[in-house]
Amino acid sequence: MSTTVAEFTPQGYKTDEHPIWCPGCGDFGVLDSLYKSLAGLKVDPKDLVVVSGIGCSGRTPGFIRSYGFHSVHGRVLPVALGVKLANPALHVIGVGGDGDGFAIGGGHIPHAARRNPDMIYIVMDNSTYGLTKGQYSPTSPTGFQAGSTPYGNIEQPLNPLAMLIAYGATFVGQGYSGKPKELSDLITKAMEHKGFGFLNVISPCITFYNTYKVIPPRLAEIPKDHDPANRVKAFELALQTDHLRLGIFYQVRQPTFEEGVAEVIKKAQASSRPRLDEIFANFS
Ligand SMILES: Cc1ncc(C[n+]2csc(CCOP(=O)(O)OP(=O)(O)O)c2C)c(N)n1
Ligand code: SF4
Ligand SMILES: [Mg+2]
Repeated sequence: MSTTVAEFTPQGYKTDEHPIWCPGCGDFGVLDSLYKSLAGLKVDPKDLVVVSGIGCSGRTPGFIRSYGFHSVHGRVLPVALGVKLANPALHVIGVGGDGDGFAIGGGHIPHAARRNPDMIYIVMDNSTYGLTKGQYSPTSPTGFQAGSTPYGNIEQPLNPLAMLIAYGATFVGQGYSGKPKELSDLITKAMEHKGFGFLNVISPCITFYNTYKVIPPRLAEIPKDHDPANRVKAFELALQTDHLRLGIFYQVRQPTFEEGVAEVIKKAQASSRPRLDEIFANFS
């Protein structure tokens, strides 16, 4: 697969597959923003791998002209990390839903964040399990009523931004599918960041949890004087859940996982320790 610069337009990243999402689904806005960012960064489709989990959002790789892996529910991050380690020259984008990422896949988040691979992870957060018809998810608000919580959700919602800042992600931001220009700028900055870029993207499920009226009045910008390198301030901002702030909460440069692995390979090559294949040869 290859392309030319002339093809670096948002349109050029579309596949022949038409998204089967419900008309009005927020995921369309996320996909359009991704197309714009990829075109702006002139990412060659042959150097791009989009990895997803399972859910409506998990269908995204099918709609992007690139390599793709529609993987297993909750396993976006280990698969994406494996791809990046196998070929660090690739651009790797992980995408999935709030259920996929924070429920069944929640155990992978701290480890991806602290390892700091140079890839991005976009969670399309609609606060429900869209694909399986609207059950409550880890980001559903308390009181959320659905088939699985007919008397209202009794749990506290999880705070994705605070969680990722606490776990040591080096880029943490939030966008909204209804603001595609701003979202595309944010995705571009996350992709330009060297390290693990996490984006929580509020992306309403018009069919099972239509938040199009309640989200916009809660949106706010990150204060202009916020220093994204200040982890404590970023955490404080993330805890202010009365507003849904859009932009970069936290960003610092730290060594990436691939940089660390390359160092280990160099040390191993220079070492006189027996190699694993030599050790195993003694057992045969
Ligand atoms: C191991 C496993 N458990 C459960 C399911 C059923 N399942 C498919 S998608 C999904 C949740 C989807 O919600 P989310 O990740 O938020 O994605 P959305 O559809 O909202 O984009 C579930 C529970 C599955 N496919 N595999
Ligand atoms: S069910 Fe919800 S999340 Fe799934 S495509 Fe429809 S609107 Fe989007
Ligand atoms: Mg969801």
